[in-house]
Amino acid sequence: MKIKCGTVAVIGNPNAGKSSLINAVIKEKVSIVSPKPQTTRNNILGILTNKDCQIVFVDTPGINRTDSKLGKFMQKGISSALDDVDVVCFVHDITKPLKTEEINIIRPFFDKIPVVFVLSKADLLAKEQIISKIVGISNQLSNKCEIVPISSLKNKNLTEFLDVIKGLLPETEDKLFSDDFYTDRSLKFIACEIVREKALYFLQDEVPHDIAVVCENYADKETICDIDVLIVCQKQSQKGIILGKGGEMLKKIGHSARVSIQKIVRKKVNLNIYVKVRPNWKNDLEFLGALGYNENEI
Ligand SMILES: Nc1nc2c(ncn2[C@@H]2O[C@H](COP(=O)(O)OP(=O)(O)OP(=O)(O)O)[C@@H](O)[C@H]2O)c(=O)[nH]1
Ligand SMILES: [Mg+2]
Repeated sequence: MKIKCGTVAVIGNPNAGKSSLINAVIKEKVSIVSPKPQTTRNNILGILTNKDCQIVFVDTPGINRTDSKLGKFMQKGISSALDDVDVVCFVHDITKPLKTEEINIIRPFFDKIPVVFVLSKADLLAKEQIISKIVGISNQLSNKCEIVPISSLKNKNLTEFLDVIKGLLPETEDKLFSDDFYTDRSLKFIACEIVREKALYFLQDEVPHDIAVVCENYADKETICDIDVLIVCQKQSQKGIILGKGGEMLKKIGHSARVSIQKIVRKKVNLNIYVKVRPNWKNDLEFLGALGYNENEI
């Protein structure tokens, strides 16, 4: 039996709501979310499988020019996500004006592959405002693509969004992934990401953007999962902030991360977090390699 099956690159500005949308449609925490821009740093697959379709969403970092090697890897990731996809899904925060730079990013796709323009965070506007936004943006885009307002937070219009995507996918004989995969990422990777999410939530200013989280040990035992992670920051002063007075901040991050990881691994978690300074790690190819960024990719 043929099914609708294909890949959808989800792109857009930082903080637009890309990861929230993917988590909402997959109904699992595939990708971390935070109110701070530049949360997602890797391409992460979110796989939705139903009896008649399989949609492979590729979550990407927000489009943003940064000079560090990490920033270059992140931007390269967006271009690679766009190679060979069946649909481009551009996510735009409905409360923000649509800028010419954004239109210039999607315009080249119009004559090549289907583009779905998602207006995210629609719960923040009244119905009449949403309609007038759709009309305005549709004019800006010369009516070249379907515009779908959604709210990931309130679960609004997500079925309609999926129907639009499904309608644009090719029919294939085989699925790309077996039914029990909802992401390509390991629990070890997800555990590190959850620690980074909590750090993004609790820490202020530039500190959360200057940290990386690596897993030192992941031992999945019968009733408990032992996880040791390392938070790497750039400066000694940041280490002090991450630890907090008497270790209070690290305790807060650790507790919150442990509760979230337990929900995902569905067993007890013993989480130990260590903090280390590694100056200029964002430009250190050896360390970036350990984080999974490959030198040949920039
Ligand atoms: N009100 C409202 N807020 C939302 C909605 N979707 C996402 N947000 C918020 O918007 C912020 C950014 O969400 P993310 O999903 O992390 O955005 P992103 O596009 O993945 O961001 P980057 O990974 O940094 O590029 C978070 O604070 C979310 O809670 C929504 O439907 N309604
Ligand atoms: Mg994201």
